[in-house]
Amino acid sequence: DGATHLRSYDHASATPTGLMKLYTFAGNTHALQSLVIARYNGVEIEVPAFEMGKDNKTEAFLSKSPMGKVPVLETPEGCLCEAAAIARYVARIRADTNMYGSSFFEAGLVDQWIEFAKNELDLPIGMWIYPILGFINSNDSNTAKAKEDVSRALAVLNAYLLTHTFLAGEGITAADVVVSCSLLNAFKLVFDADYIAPFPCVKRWFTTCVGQQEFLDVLGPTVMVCAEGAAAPAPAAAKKEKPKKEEKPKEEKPKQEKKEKPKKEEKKKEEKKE
Ligand SMILES: N[C@@H](CCC(=O)N[C@@H](CS)C(=O)NCC(=O)O)C(=O)O
Repeated sequence: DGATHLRSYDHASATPTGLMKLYTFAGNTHALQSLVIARYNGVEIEVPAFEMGKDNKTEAFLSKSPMGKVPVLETPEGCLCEAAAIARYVARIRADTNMYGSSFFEAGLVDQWIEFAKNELDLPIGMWIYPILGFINSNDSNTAKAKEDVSRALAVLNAYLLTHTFLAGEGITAADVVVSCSLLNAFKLVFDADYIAPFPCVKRWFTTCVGQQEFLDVLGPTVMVCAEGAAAPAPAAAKKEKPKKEEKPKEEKPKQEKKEKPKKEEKKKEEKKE
């Protein structure tokens, strides 16, 4: 049956021996997701020191990642680019942990939610929080649109979680890891009590995920803005400037330890939408 096929595929193709390396800047949630999955699967992944703007420009790095982008996973069999592909690969390394679901259908659900994170959450969340992190200038109408788009996606997630504890099957899978990592910085920075109130199931599920030992081992404790007594980070951190995108240096100094660089291609997409 489907489940048997999935399992034999996993065992035949995976279980790489030797150390793997993940190239990324610190705090990149699209890399952290794979480290959390690796923790569930008992896979050791080294994260070498890496400086954006310098190390991603070298010939040696471009031979691993021709687009010059992170994250990149170096495996004994070669390199893998694209964050979602890396997450799926690390999830499939072991079948007995069910990180890719315990049936053919659950594997489909894992894929569905990974795509959901990539296509419905990452762009609007980036538009909302990148001005706060200082990666892009703030723009009120973009922020308003981003909040609306995030709300629409959270409503879908909330409705699903009303009748499900986790995103695919009865336990945590790569889907829960990837979607919660996509929401991580938003919960830390902008999902205050008022904003998250209509989505209690999302809050319950996220709190459960980030409280798991495997998440804690990689992410440390997650302090949510909606938690009682937590003060919202001052939105004043956002710069209100006339856009000068072309003149901005490509790599910016981190404002916070956990940072993400804006995705230029996504910014363009957003502009086209308007
Ligand atoms: N589609 C890629 C996008 C990766 C990406 O945009 N990485 C950014 C950092 S978040 C990057 O490496 N930018 C460097 C550059 O564009 O020069 C993925 O999902 O992994």
